[in-house]
Amino acid sequence: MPAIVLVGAQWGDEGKGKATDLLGSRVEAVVKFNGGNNAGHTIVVKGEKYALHLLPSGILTPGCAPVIGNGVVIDLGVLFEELDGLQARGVDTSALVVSGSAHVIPSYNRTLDKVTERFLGSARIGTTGRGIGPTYADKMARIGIRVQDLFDEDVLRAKVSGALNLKNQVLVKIYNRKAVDVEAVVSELRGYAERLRPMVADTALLLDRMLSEGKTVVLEAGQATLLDVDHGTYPFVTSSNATAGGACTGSGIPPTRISRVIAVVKAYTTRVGEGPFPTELLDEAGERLRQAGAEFGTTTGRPRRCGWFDAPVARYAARINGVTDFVLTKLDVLTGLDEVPVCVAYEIDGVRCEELPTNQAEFARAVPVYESLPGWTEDISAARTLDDLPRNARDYVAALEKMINAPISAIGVGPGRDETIAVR
Ligand code: 2SA
Ligand code: GDP
Ligand code: MG
Repeated sequence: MPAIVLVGAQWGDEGKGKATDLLGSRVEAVVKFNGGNNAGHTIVVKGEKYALHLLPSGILTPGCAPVIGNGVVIDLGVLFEELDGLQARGVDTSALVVSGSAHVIPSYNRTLDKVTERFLGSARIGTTGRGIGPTYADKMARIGIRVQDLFDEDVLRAKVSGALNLKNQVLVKIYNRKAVDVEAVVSELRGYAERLRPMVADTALLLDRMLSEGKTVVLEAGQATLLDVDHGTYPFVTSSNATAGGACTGSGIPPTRISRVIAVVKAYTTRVGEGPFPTELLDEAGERLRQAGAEFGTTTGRPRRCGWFDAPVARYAARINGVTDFVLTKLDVLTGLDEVPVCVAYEIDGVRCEELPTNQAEFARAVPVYESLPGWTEDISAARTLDDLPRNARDYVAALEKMINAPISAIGVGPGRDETIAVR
């Protein structure tokens, strides 16, 4: 009855999409449990590139059921666009199942996301502008619209009207925008209902049955540990739980079903949006990582901030998620460096710290303590076993493994499905 959780260990874009895809042929369902179309997972299959936002990576694996869990927030226009795009490329999307309890992102929340960021000015979060934060806020405030509400026009109208009673006050009085018309929202959402209806199911029940039959289910996180609303660099986080605990609440699978927690960790670090990032490189070295690693947002195209590997961050991810093994990605991007610095600890106000401070003001002042490891120049993209790696690359992996408190089970040496070293 194995349920496997797969999370990001840093600030996202570690290559979770590829890691899930790699597991794909051995799993019967891939569940997205948090986030929405703020996520961007790029998967390269036989030279063909797929960028997924709302759909779980399992959609590219025949025989695997892709499931959008209750913890997800759905922009229905984007969902259908993504389905149409994949269908046009010959991908069979008919197995998609969507939780009736997932929330939908109404257009007013996209507006609110963008105007709030503008209003915050220099205190902005650097969101993707997809309406994620306001939709999760509505969920907690109990004025959200759920997938199941779309199928009864009276229920939907009552819910939209209730939400807009409140939201229009904010839009008009604080942000000086026009009030949103209830009927316009109802009609947009009802327009999606018929196409959506056959995909909707009790996904928690379905997954429970699959697990009871001995099937393997992967729970794939959007965003990452340091972007988790509780355990990340608050307030510079996304508005959901992207850590392993979120996999349970966002899918309805209980913790006792989970047998493995994989964290995907990049051989260096990136971050999109604002917020502290101790190992960030604002010089040529950062630009080199950005170009070599093609570090531009999958959803927004924003250049990602780049920096060296941060071992305290990975150790923190190991602890918070209960990581059983790490998948180390993008080792190939480091090829060609004379030396590769790795942050082994921080210095905060003159004191050495091995752990991430929970106080965010302290974290913002953390100065990395680096150890430099020797680099390598050989192309490693054709390596398929550890022995194929040059000595210094192998030593780099071994050094990281010692620092992060869990074994490395696979190593990415390129974006392609096959460009992977299975370690154990
Ligand atoms: P939001 O839109 O409310 O979730 O933004 C809040 C913070 O979360 C960050 N965030 C992300 N960080 C990395 N990757 C993400 N997905 C895309 C990608 C990002 C893109 O795969 O490249 O295309 O720009 C993602 N989604 C949210 C965001 O930057 C804010 O810091
Ligand atoms: P996710 O959000 O964690 O799924 O990651 P993204 O898809 O946003 O970003 C990871 C990027 O790195 C994608 O473009 C992948 O194709 C690419 N990628 C994944 N693994 C590797 C790897 O081992 N080497 C290289 N060079 N690229 C990789
Ligand atoms: Mg991404």
